[in-house]
Amino acid sequence: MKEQVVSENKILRKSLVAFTVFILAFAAGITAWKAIRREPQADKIPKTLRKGLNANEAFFSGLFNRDRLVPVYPKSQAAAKARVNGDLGLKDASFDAAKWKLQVVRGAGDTLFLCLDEIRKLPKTEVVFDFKCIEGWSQKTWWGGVRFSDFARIYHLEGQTKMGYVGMSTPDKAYYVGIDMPSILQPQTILCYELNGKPLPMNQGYPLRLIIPVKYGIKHLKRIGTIYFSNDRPADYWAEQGYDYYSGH
Ligand SMILES: Nc1nc2c(c(=O)[nH]1)N[C@H]1C(S)=C(S)[C@@H](COP(=O)(O)O)O[C@H]1N2
Ligand SMILES: [Mo]
Repeated sequence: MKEQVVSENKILRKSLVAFTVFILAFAAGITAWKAIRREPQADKIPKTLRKGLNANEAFFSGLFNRDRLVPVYPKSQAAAKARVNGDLGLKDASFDAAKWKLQVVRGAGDTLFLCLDEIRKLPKTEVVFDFKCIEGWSQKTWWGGVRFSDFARIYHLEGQTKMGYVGMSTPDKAYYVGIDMPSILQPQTILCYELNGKPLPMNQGYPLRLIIPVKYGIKHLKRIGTIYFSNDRPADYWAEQGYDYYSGH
């Protein structure tokens, strides 16, 4: 290699150029970010960011294959004490579990009312999977219930499941989620009434909750009151706070 003599002047000039480029790029970044922050909001976040989330959703839901399974584990690996998180919709002191019925809205003025015993009679499916919360924790947990797809078939909800989305809310309507149809019909999604082989604890959604392993925890609504179907996106508690509507992983 031939050594080159470079003057200090040249080094200084090059450093100045590099530094100026860095400052300009930094200022451009700040300016763009400030502009985004001033934009009109779309579902609680600036339009440009919402567009980004929607593009992610279109990309990932395009990849989504209804039969793609999330990894499962032996029951021996499931946590003996499943972590409890979130109590929105579970605080109504007047809630009477003995009188609870699942309401399935098949259409205007056509609601099916089901008690827990009727749901427990349906074919049972169990799943042990890594439950992931967007707060950053995850835990392997074991759940039992009826596949949503079995439930829909047995109760002849073919017309309803041709729609785009399912909406669910707690009996007091304080917590609610919207789920795209391919994800609700994925074979690991269950209407769940058991945790570790025992009835669900009150704070984990007794009598019935949603377990939907392809989604983050926010979508696993505890204590389902009403289920309905729609082609428009149903209201979703955390999406209204700016979180990703799709929330798959
Ligand atoms: N009714 C209701 N369901 C809910 C919530 C809630 O606040 N209320 N929180 C969600 C969130 S953020 C998570 S991570 C999971 C936690 O379920 P777990 O308490 O069984 O761990 O429940 C979800 N379902
Ligand atoms: Mo969560």
